[in-house]
Amino acid sequence: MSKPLRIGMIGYGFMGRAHSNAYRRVNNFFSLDYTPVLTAVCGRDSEKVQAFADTWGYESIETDWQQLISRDDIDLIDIGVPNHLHHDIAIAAAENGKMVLCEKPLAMNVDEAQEMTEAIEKAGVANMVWFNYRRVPAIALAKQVIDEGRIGRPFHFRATYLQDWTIAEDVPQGGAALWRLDANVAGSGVTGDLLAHSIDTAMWLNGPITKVVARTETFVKQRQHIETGKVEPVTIDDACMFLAEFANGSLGTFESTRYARGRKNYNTFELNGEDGSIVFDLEDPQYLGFFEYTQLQSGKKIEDHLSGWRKIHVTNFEHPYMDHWWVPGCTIGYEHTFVHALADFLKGLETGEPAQPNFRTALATQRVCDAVLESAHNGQWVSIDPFAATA
Ligand code: SOE
Repeated sequence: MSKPLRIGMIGYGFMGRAHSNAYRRVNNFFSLDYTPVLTAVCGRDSEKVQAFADTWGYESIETDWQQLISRDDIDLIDIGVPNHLHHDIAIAAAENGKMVLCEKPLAMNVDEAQEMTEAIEKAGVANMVWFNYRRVPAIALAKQVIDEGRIGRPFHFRATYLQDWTIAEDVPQGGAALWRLDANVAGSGVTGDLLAHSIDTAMWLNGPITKVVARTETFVKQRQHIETGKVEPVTIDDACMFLAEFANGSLGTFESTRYARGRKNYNTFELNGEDGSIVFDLEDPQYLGFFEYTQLQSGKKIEDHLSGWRKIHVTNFEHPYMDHWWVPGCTIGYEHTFVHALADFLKGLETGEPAQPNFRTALATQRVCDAVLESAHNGQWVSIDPFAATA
C-alpha cells in the first residue's frame, strides 16, 4: 500500500524545478512504499508561485515559510531557497517535527551548520542534503570500484569544478537570479557553491580531509547590486584553489572558478591508486574512465601489452540506478540525479537506514569549506579534525 508523503517545497527557482521534477517522476521509475504528494509550494511573490504551482501540479501555495511549516498537512519541508535562509527554516521545520531536505551547501558557515545538525538530530527527523552528483551513475560506479578494492592504496585525488558565467564585469550581483554573487546571501563564492560538491564527492570516495591550504581570488572587485542599484564591493571568491591531505595519506588538489572561458559545468575528478585509477567528467557524464594495473604473472601485478584506459559507458542494467531506466546504451541526464537522490531517501524511510549525505555529513563538508576560506584568508595550512568530520 502506497504511503503518501506530503511535500512543502520552499523556493521555485532552478532547484525548485529540479526537486519538483524528482517528486513527480520518482514513483514512475522506482518501486517504493512512499509516494510524494505535491501539497504546497512557498515563495514570496504569490503570482509567480501560483504559476509555478500550476506548472508542476502543487495543490496549494504559501507566501510565508513559517505558515507552511506550521501546517498539519505537510510531512516534509524541502529547502530550495538561497543559502542565508537555510538555517532558520531547517531549525523551525525540525522543531515542528517535519522531515527536512535541504539544498547544498547546508549553510552559510560551520556555526550555522552545527546548529542545524543539532536541531535535526534533537528532533529525530529524517533529513538529507541534495548533493546530487553522488547519484550520477558513473560516480556511484566509481564508489563501487573503490569499495571493491580495485584502486588499491590511493595516492592522489584531483578535482576541478569550472564555469564561466561571471566573466563579464557588467553582470550584476544580488536578486533572485544572481544571489550567488552576493556573499551576504550565498556565504561564499565558488567554495560553497561548487567546491562543496567536489568536497562531498571526494570525502565520499576517498575519506576525510584533514588539512588544507588555499588561495582565493576575486577578479571583478565591484558590481552593481540589483537590490540597491548601487555599485558595491564583491566579497565572494570568484576562484579558489586548495591543496589537501586526506586521513588515508593521499594528497588532493582542488580547483574551482567561474572564469574558465568555455567551461560551463566542468566538474571532474581523478583518483590514482597503486592498482588503478578512475576519472570522471560531468560534461561527458555517461562515462567512467578506469585503468587497472592487475594483470597477474607469477603472483606479481604487471602492466602488459593490452593495458590501457577503459572508457566504460555506464548504461548497463548492472550499473548503479540504470536498471530503473531504459535499455543498455540509452543515456540519462542531470535531472535523473535528483530522482535517484529522492529514491534513496524514500528507500531509507522504508528500511530505516538513512540516506546520505545527511545533515551531519554535510556539516563535515562545511567544515572543509570553512577551513579552505580561513586558509585563503591567513595564508596558512588549516587542520580539520577528521573525527569531527566523520562523526
Ligand atoms: C551554479 O551555477 C550551479 O547552479 C550550482 O549552484 C549547482 O549546485 C551546480 O550543480 C550547477 O551550478
